[in-house]
Amino acid sequence: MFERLRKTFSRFVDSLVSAVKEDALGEKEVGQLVEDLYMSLVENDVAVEVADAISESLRVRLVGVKVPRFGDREATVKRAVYEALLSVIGDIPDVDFEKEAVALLDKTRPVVVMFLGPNGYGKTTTLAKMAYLFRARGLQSVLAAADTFRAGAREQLEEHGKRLGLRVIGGKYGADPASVAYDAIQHAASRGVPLVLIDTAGRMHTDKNLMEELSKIQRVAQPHFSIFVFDSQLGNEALEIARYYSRYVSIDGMIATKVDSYPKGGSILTFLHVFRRPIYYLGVGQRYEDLVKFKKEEYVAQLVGI
Ligand SMILES: Nc1nc2c(ncn2[C@@H]2O[C@H](COP(=O)(O)OP(=O)(O)OP(=O)(O)O)[C@@H](O)[C@H]2O)c(=O)[nH]1
Ligand SMILES: [Mg+2]
Repeated sequence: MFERLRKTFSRFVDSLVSAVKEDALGEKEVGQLVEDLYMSLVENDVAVEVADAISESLRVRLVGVKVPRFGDREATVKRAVYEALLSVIGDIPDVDFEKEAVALLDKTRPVVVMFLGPNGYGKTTTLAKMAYLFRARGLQSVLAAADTFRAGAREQLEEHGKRLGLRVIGGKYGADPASVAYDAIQHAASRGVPLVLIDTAGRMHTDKNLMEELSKIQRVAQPHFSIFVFDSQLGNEALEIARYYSRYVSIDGMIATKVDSYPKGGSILTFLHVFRRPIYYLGVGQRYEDLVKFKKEEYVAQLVGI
């Protein structure tokens, strides 16, 4: 995963190691190399503003780092880069979503999870993966087809429902998605089904009406978790999307999809930096099993090659 970004950091570490003149990293060599890294970050889809923050953190943390002449120079440099990168996203907690949801079930039922995000990024697929994951723990879900906008959306969810043996509650094409979500919650509550997973229509962040509709679904359904699903292929536009979405809805956590088919993965850093919300999972394929937990320490360690 993230081969391109990993190569970028690996090149950066190598150049730092060979640039050390004395026993510490100097301002001049760090400055030049960080500048080169900045360009590669932007080429790898890290948004400009985020690449700025990373560069600043690297500059501050790397200058003066002692690199013993006879010690493992590479390990020392890698550790410093790791710390610098982590500090950019340091205050965002890693959340074990499954554990949190299960803990919440002790207090309230059903637990309601809403999926939202732009068109075609993998909301419906990710929702089905999550239903599969909970079903494996013996926890059933009601699937709410609150995408009443796109032709075929309900059928797509019904297909998943059939395969997973789960009930889908939907409305007619064009029906009010908030009331579909509400009905699904009522249905789950009356039958003691522990989870409701709400699928919503993909929308461009610039479509004001659809964004207001999304906000209404959130007000009516009051989800315990609103999950922003984004495609890891996004580049600089990630920043604008994140800003618009946070204007209309609140976001508790995120899932990055299509990580399997894209070697850059810079948008993960962008969304973490802007939303400052945890990434719960990464989508790594099209099968139900292809959902893996995300841990920011592991992600950064992977980028730096520790
Ligand atoms: N390779 C890969 N493909 C994925 C992943 N997640 C979703 N997809 C594919 O991406 C395409 C779009 O997925 P959907 O789940 O329909 O996306 P959506 O966000 O619900 O789309 P709209 O409802 O139109 O907004 C499908 O072909 C999925 O199989 C992933 O993690 N890896
Ligand atoms: Mg969908």
